[in-house]
Amino acid sequence: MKTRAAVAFAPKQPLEIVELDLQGPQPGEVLVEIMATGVCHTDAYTLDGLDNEGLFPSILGHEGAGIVREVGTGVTSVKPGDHVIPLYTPECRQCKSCLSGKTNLCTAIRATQGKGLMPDGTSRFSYKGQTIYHYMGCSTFSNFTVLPDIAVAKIRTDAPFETSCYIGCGVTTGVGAVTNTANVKAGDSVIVFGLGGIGLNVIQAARLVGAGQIVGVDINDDKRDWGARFGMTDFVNPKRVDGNLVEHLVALTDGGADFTFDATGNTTVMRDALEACHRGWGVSVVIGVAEAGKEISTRPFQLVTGRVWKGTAFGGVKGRTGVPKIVDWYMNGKIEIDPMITHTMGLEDINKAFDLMHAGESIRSVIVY
Ligand code: NAD
Ligand code: AHE
Ligand code: ZN
Repeated sequence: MKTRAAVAFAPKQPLEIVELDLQGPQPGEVLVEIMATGVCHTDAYTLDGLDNEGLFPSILGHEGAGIVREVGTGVTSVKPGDHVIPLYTPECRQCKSCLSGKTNLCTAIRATQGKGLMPDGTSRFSYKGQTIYHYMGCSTFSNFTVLPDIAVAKIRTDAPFETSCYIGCGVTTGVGAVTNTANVKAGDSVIVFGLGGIGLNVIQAARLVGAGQIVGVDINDDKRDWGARFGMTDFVNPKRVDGNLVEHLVALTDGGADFTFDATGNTTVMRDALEACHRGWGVSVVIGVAEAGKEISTRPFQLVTGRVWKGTAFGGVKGRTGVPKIVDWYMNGKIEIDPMITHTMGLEDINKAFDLMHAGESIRSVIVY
């Protein structure tokens, strides 16, 4: 069949809207009509050539929602007509990681996914006979895409596509980082670095679990109102701090925060986040994805004195099990999504979504097909 898609033909080049050839679902796979997709900073990072695993030409996008249109042989978990959210972190329920009860990082298809291919080692997308790679196993910047059945979460049919697509990455990552990875409790203090599409979800989850002080840190003053809207109690713009930022934050939180989160992808910020944790027990969670070649560092003394450095992918959430629950949280009003979707547009305008993100003017842009 044919599908309309935004193709990343080369790094740092605008996406091009073209009509591609798409092979139908093979055994164990499903064809999904993507109805809406968010644009995450990770898409921009890959398009900018900063991802170790970045491949070109490829179809980016990993924050979608859509409808199953066809299933390959052997698929029993979903059927045509089901509403689904594609999962870049699948859940096979059989691999060592899935069975461990310790992680959401399913390994069933990770090797081929990182090579831009389906589990049989081939791509379903081509353009004029040339292979186009999949991205994060999702490729939601195509109107139709093919995924393994273990990489789709079935969701309720009354959830709007143009808002619930955000649960495919940003919402789940930010909320899960707080509720799963960090396990923040009522009364805990929290510092969130980077109040974008992920960081604001960290803030709203911190509010949800009853955190006490919730400090937001961003170099963009416009984010003060955004953070306050979702539960932030204090705002710090590092550019306006006289002296050392970490010392300022430690003083503001009476010795350091119980939990800090990096949602910037900047390795210097990651260090500040770790060092702004409370001595003896503070936990710092790395969410941000740093560009290829970057490394984090700190004085080992920071860890010797009881701070813990950890990270999270997709908020530690097992997708097929956890995503439908987060959709329920949204539909029941426990978490907010709608106000964070600042822009919606057609696929033909997708490059504007990247411009808005880089200009700091959007929280989330959503492409509606
Ligand atoms: P975004 O562009 O919407 O937000 C980033 C925010 O960080 C902006 O508000 C920006 O002003 C702020 N910022 C930039 N530099 C800063 C600095 N030095 N100090 C303080 N604030 C600073 O991006 P996003 O979509 O929210 O993504 C954030 C990061 O999370 C990216 O690195 C992305 O790749 C990563 N991410 C990780 C996961 C995961 O599973 N671990 C999932 C989604 C996104
Ligand atoms: N491919 C990169 C790393 C990119 C990365 O860390 N991705 C996150 C999700 S970001 C979503 O916006 C993730 O899930 N990582 C776990 C995994 O298995 O990819 C690299 O450095 O090679
Ligand atoms: Zn993402």
